[in-house]
Amino acid sequence: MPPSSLRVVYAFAREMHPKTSEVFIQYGTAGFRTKANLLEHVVYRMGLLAVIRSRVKNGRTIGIMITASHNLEPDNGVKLIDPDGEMLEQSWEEIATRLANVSDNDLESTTEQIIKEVNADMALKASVFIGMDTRNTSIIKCYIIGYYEKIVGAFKNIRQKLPVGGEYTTTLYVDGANGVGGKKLNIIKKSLGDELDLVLYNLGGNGGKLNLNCGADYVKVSQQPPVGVEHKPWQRVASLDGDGDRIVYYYLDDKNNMHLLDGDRIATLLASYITQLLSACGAQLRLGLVQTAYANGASTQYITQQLKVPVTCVKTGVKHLHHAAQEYDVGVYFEANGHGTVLYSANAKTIIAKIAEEGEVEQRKAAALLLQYIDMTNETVGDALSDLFLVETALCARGQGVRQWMEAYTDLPCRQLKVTVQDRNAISTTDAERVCTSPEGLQTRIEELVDGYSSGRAFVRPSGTEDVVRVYAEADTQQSADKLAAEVAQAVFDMAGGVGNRPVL
Ligand code: G16
Repeated sequence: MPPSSLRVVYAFAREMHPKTSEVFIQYGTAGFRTKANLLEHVVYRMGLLAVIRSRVKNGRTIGIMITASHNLEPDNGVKLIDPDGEMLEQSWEEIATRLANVSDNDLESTTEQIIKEVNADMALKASVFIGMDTRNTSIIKCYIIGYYEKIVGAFKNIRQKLPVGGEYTTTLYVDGANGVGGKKLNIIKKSLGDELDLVLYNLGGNGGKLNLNCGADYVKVSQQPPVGVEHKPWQRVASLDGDGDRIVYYYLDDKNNMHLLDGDRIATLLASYITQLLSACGAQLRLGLVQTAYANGASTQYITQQLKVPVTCVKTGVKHLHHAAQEYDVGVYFEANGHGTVLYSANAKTIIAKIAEEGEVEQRKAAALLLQYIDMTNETVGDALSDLFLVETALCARGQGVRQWMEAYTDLPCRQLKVTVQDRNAISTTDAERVCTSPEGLQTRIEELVDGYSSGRAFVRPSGTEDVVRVYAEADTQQSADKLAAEVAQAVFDMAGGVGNRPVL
């Protein structure tokens, strides 16, 4: 691009999308995320950066996703997606932060400096795709053509081979979080035929607000069923989040108690089903599971001791899980909040394809099934709809309803809380966020508190998507988990500059 065209770009930035706030904004867990009114200049500048990144990648397509996912309507966010569908390469996060925070006057010189640093060939044609969720403050639409058709096609093929039996039923209720995932399911619902009968709720009508008292994050964190769903005892319900990249399941029993089947449950279900298929194929491949500190202790114990599957624990953020999962031939990764997918190495795919061609009859059958299962998987960073079809297939293949799925292990009661502090970056952590290194003395205090509880565990970490410190606690009873979480929240408030009301016990 000649310098004269770039000058127009900078003038446009100043005139149309000026930086009007001095608030420092950082590329966090999932890109930039804050109040929507602070983001206009950031989105524009990320457009610039996406063009530069595309050129560094020889003109391959870079994605700009405008979403604040699980956050409520007033927030928004923007993140960049690399050409293979993965999150922006980590070394570029600092560059994105730098570009987002310079003054309008310094935008030109900083952009030029970045172009030099990353050695971008500005003569190349760039390609950028833009997507968004359903927020009012999002600005541009794009449609993912062909992707869901592929996944639905694979699902229907696989289901024709699996008779419906046992406790499995084809009716699935879905809470769409008044976001984009439910809307998409409403479109593909008809093409699912008898294979899956979707009953959809929270599709954005009737004044339903995005993620408000509904959706995967609400269900997981509050441990409450969402509003807007007409529940029936024992009915399987899938709850998506606003931009359709998370999914958790739950059901109500006949006493109206809610039972949550979260990302840990989904991970264990998929890992054990894939292990079963791999052993039916006779394939010697290393399957592993990746979790974060939020994984329920009971799930980790079940995975390592019963399933005999190795577990890696990493920092919060899909990018960290994705990276660790690539270390296995088959890497299953899920955050407890329902974010995740399964990755298969090229070697694993070649071995399975070879068995499908040359194995014994039963091995060939299992390998063919597994190849279709792989086809149904979104191996980039996962999404709620692909995950939904993976879960439904695994349950159907095993003839399992929610009760048998729940019986695999018993979750330790847990509680998550948020604490507002002056500066959340006052909290630093290590050991995959399980240990707090500052402020001084906080970790010792947490350990003292945990010591008072049977099966107690707790950690704190600064959120990368909201201006809060997150607190997680688990213990042998719900009452104890709630109390431990509140005590740890008080410690954070007292020792890390809490603002507003001190958390109550
Ligand atoms: C994003 C990330 C997730 C992370 C979540 C919460 O989810 O993609 O990996 O678990 O934020 O992060 P934090 O606790 O740092 O605020 P989403 O669904 O909001 O994009």
